[in-house]
Amino acid sequence: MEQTEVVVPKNLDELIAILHKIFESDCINVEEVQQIMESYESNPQDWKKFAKFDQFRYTRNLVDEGNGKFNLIILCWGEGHGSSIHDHTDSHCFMKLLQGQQGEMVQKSQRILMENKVAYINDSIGLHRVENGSHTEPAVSLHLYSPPFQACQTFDQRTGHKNTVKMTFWSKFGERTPFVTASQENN
Ligand code: 2CO
Ligand code: FE2
Repeated sequence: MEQTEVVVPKNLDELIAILHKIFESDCINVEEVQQIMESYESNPQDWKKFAKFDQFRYTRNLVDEGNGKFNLIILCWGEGHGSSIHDHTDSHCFMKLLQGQQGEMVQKSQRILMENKVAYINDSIGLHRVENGSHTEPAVSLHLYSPPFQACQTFDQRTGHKNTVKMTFWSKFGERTPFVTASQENN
């Protein structure tokens, strides 16, 4: 494999700048994206302005639109909050844990993601559900979706019933999105 120069982003802005460069190409190198996201050492000072929690549901907070190539989103998971089972509408998903510990279930496998680690998933790997397994600590994760998507499918575990759900943002660029209530949030 071609050796790429290793650049370590010192903060979230630098990470975003590097991601913009990487995504100028139409061909995505999954390992490269994973590696660069992992090499950013989470610093709450960088991302606290995006990290807005809701009492009842996890929130999706848009950080950057990646020149139309990707969406970078900070998800805030209160104690015990989780998603439903869902797909990613054929997008790549990179998920980095910024704070806390998180459980991810993909079909019949389960894994615990530790701080700063990056997990990758796409629809051919499987449907999944993510939850903050902690009932005492919140969790914050950084998600990169490429290409960005506006809706996904959720599935009822018992009946298999499928629903199309619109993706919404609790905040955009640090500002609360008007007229979106938690109950309308995705998943
Ligand atoms: N895909 C879900 C969302 O964007 C979060 S689960 O991890 O990918 O709301
Ligand atoms: Fe997901």
